[in-house]
Amino acid sequence: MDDRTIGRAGFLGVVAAGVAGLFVARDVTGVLSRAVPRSLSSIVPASGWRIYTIGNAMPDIDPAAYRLRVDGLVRAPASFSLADLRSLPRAEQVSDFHCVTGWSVRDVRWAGVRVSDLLDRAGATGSAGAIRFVSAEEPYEDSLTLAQATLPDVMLAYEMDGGALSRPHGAPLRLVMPRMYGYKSVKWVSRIELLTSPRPGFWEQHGYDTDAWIGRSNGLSA
Ligand SMILES: Nc1nc2c(c(=O)[nH]1)N[C@H]1C(S)=C(S)[C@@H](COP(=O)(O)O)O[C@H]1N2
Ligand SMILES: [Mo]
Repeated sequence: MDDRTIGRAGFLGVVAAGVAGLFVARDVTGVLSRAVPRSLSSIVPASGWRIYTIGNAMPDIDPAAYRLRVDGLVRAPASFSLADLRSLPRAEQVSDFHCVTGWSVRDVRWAGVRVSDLLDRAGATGSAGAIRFVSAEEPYEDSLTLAQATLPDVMLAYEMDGGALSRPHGAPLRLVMPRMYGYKSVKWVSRIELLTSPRPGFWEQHGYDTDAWIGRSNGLSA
């Protein structure tokens, strides 16, 4: 089974719950949106994506100067350039993307690095149980357990739909966690920290679930 098959098959298990969940999500959107700060901005492009930022300006990162810092519970802290990341095994997948507010984009093509391959290189210590993704857009961040982050369709993407990841979508590197709502998929990832357990992310601090499984979280049940 290649990565592409794993990505789509991995999603099938939650598709039924996800479709049912989206109707419910519309009903609960009023409740959820009251937790959204006034500073939330969105642009609505034709593709179906909404471009989300928590501030007024998105990070503008020079790809040549970019470094992903990996620290915390690792054998030795390390920094990865984009060339370093591209030298790690390349993963490709097609997966759907769901925002908790009810919009979805089907069949997004991603390419990048599996979190597990990056962790093999960085050397997580035995006490590491979670991974925190910190955005260059402060204070945006989110965390996953190591078990969640090493699922076969989770990746740090540097390409989307056949081209370099664009700035609005989080260039040069974003997390892609298709089985959870979009707020887990941190854009402009600049630092990864290995922790013992997940730490509440930006939206979790505003009342959203840490385990943001599509159709099974944020007030929804399967
Ligand atoms: N740094 C950062 N990452 C982020 C967000 C954000 O505001 N800032 N929004 C999240 C939410 S709620 C969603 S649905 C997706 C949207 O991805 P897009 O902006 O590429 O459409 O990004 C997620 N990652
Ligand atoms: Mo979202």
